[in-house]
Amino acid sequence: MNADERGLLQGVGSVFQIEGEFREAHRIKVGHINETFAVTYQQAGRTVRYVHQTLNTSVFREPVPLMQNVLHVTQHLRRRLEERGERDLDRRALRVIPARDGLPFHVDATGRFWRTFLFVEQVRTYEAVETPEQAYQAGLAFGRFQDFLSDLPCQELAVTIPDFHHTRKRFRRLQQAIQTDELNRCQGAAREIAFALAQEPMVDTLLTAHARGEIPERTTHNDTKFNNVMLDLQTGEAMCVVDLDTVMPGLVLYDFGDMVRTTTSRTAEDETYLDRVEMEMPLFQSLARGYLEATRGFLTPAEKKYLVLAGALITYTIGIRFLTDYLEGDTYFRVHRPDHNLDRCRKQFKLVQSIQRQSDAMQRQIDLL
Ligand code: GN1
Ligand code: MG
Repeated sequence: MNADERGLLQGVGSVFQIEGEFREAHRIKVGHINETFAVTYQQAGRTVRYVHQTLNTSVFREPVPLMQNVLHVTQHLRRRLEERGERDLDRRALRVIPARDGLPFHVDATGRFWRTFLFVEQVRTYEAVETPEQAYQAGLAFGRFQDFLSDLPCQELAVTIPDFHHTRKRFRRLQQAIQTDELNRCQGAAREIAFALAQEPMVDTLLTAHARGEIPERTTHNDTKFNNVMLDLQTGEAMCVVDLDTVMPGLVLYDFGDMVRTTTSRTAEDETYLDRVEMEMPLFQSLARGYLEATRGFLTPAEKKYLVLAGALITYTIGIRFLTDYLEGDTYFRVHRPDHNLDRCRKQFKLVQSIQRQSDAMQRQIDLL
């Protein structure tokens, strides 16, 4: 990090309710969408760390209600944790640090939107799952998250991205991108396009089940990637889930589906060696066990019935989002090499096939739990 950036972050820190002396700053994550920095302060002989994060306002067009959601949700989680007599609350739920003017965000002179959290200490995240125990912890963490929020009426939350998991709309957008083929990329992605279009029968399944009133909307996380779970450095226990920008009304199945996408194969999201990409049953079994353990109190039989399908559907949906972005010129997801979005899409589609092939066995695992 250069001196300018350091200075910028020090300036940002001074606007928030942070006491003590600024010591250092570094970038901690290059997400697909936002940018995240850790900053260290010295406070009366103690070192305290914070996270400053920018919000991408071309993706999240209404950052103010978004931050109200984040506050509402983190406060609710904290109350629920307190009721259960949990300790170590600052490692179990994010704490929003308000700006000096009392608002939960700050817009800097260049128009960048910043928010600040207390840094969660002694945890780490993983880009790819490594063990069944980790998959179990992920299921438990997001399951608990939903459970703790199950008494927060989802209508109280703003919709931060409309139709975020609306697979039919995502599919239409892909069809459009194929039709215009502005960058002449369709030819190089012909196999992926053919696969995507052939999956159309799956596209409406959850939308229809919801429209028929079979499955309800609840307060959900909507971005339940494994790298959004913070695991304790010592014990491996899931402490806290992060990235609350898409917490809003949704189907719990979208959350479970994204957990299947990111915790049932020990490969990164952009793995290019596709032979390695398989849905691994021990990981799925552990994930499902953790999730069902945590959601027992509210999950209905109808929701349970769609868990496996949701795994394939959400993996597919994220796959077509990568493909669409590739065809449209990589304007949404941050890329680090040419064809990065196409690689990401290929990995997702390979996993979809693997899930589809093993669906019956996966369902049997669910039925045993
Ligand atoms: C984006 O920014 P990040 O990495 O949390 C995306 C998710 C995708 C994910 C794929 C707001 O999440 O929907 O599943 O990339 N978030 C948004 O890795 O579009
Ligand atoms: Mg996210």
